Amino acid sequence: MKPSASGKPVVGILMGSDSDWPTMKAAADVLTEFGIASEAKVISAHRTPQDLEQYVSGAVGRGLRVIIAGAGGAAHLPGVTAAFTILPVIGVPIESKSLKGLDSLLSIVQMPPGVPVATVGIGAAKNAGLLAVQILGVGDERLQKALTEFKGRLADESRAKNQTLAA
Ligand code: RP5
Repeated sequence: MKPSASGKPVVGILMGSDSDWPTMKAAADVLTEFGIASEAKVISAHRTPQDLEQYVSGAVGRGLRVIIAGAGGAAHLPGVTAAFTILPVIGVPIESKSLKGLDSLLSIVQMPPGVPVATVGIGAAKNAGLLAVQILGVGDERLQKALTEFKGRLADESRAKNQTLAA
């Protein structure tokens, strides 16, 4: 298990394979930027289903508050994770070789009523990390302030693009 930032992890980052890490690292990086401790782990809904049940069933007890799960292809990891927990689950469709991630997106987003997964765009692990920060920020003034500052920087960067447009 790969920890990031300091303290007890409050966000679990799951991925179906280590080949997903180059994408999922963006979620871990955002959490670190906001001072939120996370842990990353490879668990597969298909290859190690017992490990998934064990990890997710104990997540609340270990102090996790949000789970981010990324998978590609027949991407059942986020959905099965959501089946095993009351925690909010954010799904990241990994871009696949054969279908460019459309398979992953549809596998993750089309959950049955009663078992939601908050699905971000294909490869959009940074947004998954930000959404986790926003969820945790609902009851946390420090995070609310940091998110407000982040939005301010985003707006400044967007306005600055006007200065570099070709005449
Ligand atoms: C999925 O299969 C993983 O999430 C990964 O995106 C994809 C390919 O896995 P590897 O063959 O790289 O292990 O379960």
